[in-house]
Amino acid sequence: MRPLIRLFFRGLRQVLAPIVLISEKLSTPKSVERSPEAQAEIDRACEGLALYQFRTCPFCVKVRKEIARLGLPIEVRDAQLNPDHRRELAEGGGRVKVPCLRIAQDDGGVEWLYESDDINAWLQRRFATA
Ligand SMILES: N[C@@H](CCC(=O)N[C@@H](CS)C(=O)NCC(=O)O)C(=O)O
Repeated sequence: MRPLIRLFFRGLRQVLAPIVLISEKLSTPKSVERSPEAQAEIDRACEGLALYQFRTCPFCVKVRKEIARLGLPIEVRDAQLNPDHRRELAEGGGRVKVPCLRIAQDDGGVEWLYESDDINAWLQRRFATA
């Protein structure tokens, strides 16, 4: 029974994937505009950030849209198809759950932030007024 259920959900994911991706494309907001100097500062601040995600996960879509709206050049890492990224997430964050934002701190520490709402709130606190 379990393999059948797994097969059903895999099929469902494949059917829904193009819908999720097209809807993301159509609904991604335009980026905020900044002066070149302000954007350069944002670009530098984003160097220590990476988003671990699955391409068609709706929670990841929500975070990617916020990243686009805030105009953040955050590296996106596929934890579904790329085994290296999956392992980094499992070992660093403690579980393969997405989205997860890896935040490299100035003191060399690393924070792994899970939950799409918490990630978006963190991004807004950090970048909305910049
Ligand atoms: N409440 C979470 C839900 C995230 C979630 O369910 N992600 C799924 C992919 S769409 C996942 O990582 N599932 C694997 C797992 O939970 O182990 C959020 O808003 O980020």
